[in-house]
Amino acid sequence: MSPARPRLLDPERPPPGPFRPTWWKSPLRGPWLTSMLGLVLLVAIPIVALTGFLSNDAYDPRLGDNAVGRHLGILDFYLFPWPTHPSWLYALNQGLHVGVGLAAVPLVLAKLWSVIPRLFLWPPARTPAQALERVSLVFLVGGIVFELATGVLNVQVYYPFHFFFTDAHYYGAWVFTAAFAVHVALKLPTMRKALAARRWLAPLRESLERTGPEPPAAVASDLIPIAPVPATMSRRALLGTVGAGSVLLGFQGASQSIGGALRPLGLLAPRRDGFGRGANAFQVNRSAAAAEISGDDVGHDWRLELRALGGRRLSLSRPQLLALPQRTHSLTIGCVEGWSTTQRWSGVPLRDLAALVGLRGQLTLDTESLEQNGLFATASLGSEAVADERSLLALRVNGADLSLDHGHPARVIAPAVPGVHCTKWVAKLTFRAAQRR
Ligand SMILES: Nc1nc2c(c(=O)[nH]1)N[C@H]1C(S)=C(S)[C@@H](COP(=O)(O)O)O[C@H]1N2
Ligand SMILES: [Mo]
Repeated sequence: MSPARPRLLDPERPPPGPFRPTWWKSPLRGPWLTSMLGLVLLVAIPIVALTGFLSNDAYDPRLGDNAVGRHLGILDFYLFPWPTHPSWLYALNQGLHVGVGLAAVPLVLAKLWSVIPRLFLWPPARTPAQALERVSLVFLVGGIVFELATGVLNVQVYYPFHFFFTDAHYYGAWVFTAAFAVHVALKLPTMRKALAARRWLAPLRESLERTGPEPPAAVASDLIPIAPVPATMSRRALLGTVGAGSVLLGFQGASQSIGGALRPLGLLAPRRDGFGRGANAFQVNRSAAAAEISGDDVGHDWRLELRALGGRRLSLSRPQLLALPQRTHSLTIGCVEGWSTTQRWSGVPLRDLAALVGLRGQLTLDTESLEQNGLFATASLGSEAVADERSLLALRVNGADLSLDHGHPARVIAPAVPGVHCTKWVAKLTFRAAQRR
């Protein structure tokens, strides 16, 4: 009697169904198609990864409570102080991160479709090296699916999972990026060869009638079906459909990031609509109702608590703040979720407020809002943002008082910081001399 194990992994006897190469019939699958999708992703993925890591830098998670509950580890590097010029820098960064990330969804799905027969390779690995490579694919595929799924849910401000989004998305990005680097290093030569063998874009000119399996003579590959059926669509139609899906999704990101006439066209974008009337008619991520802030909290009794850490304290009413020299600047709120808005804000420069409690020079700022709970109830600004003359405690927007939804009686607004650091319904500002990091 022969032992059962070797028989089970016998390459000549795969289990039935998808483990049999004859099961996969689309003539479109092959190294050219996979490589073409890979080439586009080779451009898109680094943009998403780079802007993601830059966003972490802009957040400055080591400052104050900016880590919002994250457990910082060695992977939370902080490379450079995020600049405050131009004021739309973070909006551009996040617009690219979210827009290109959304556009990548159809591309990734098509790429996974193009290689799915490999999931059922029999035996699963022939050599230890092959086994290692296939394990790296678990992190590559698992990583991108996890990053895209959590990213899309975050854009929708929908958190059905029980882990903390920022933590998970950030460490997931490290896992994915490492696996991506390995994958590119291993596959780049194959990709070039497969594309060059078919003269790069030439297969896009094939009509449906002329669409058949890739010639194995070009690049031998287990992706080429051994029992193909006739094509029902050309490669051009397949890539055109995937590309159209990408453009449609990418446009949702662009519409809410660039705004203006594009904003109403982003039909799937969650932050499309304006909020409020007149001067205050622009979108709101978290309304006063959602934050459980009522008119009573911010009525005549409201006072700003202003302090220098370990030093002077002041308490100012809104009329007192309005009596201070006011400045007006056109500044962009760039939300981490990829939407942005540029408005004309008026209020007191933050550095003037610091001077009132006797502080000058390199300062950081911790802000607390009236919100009782919520991850965004506190935020900190780094010394670059505090020193910038355009950084305001805003009291008015577009010539009118701030509406309750936009942070009445006062909100922080600073150039090029992540939107989440522009705290609304401010209760307390604490300035401190910046420590060298
Ligand atoms: N107190 C408080 N301030 C806040 C928020 C919040 O939830 N609470 N949301 C932040 C976020 S995520 C962004 S992008 C900006 C702009 O949000 P808005 O559209 O809700 O005004 O305000 C920030 N300020
Ligand atoms: Mo945000």
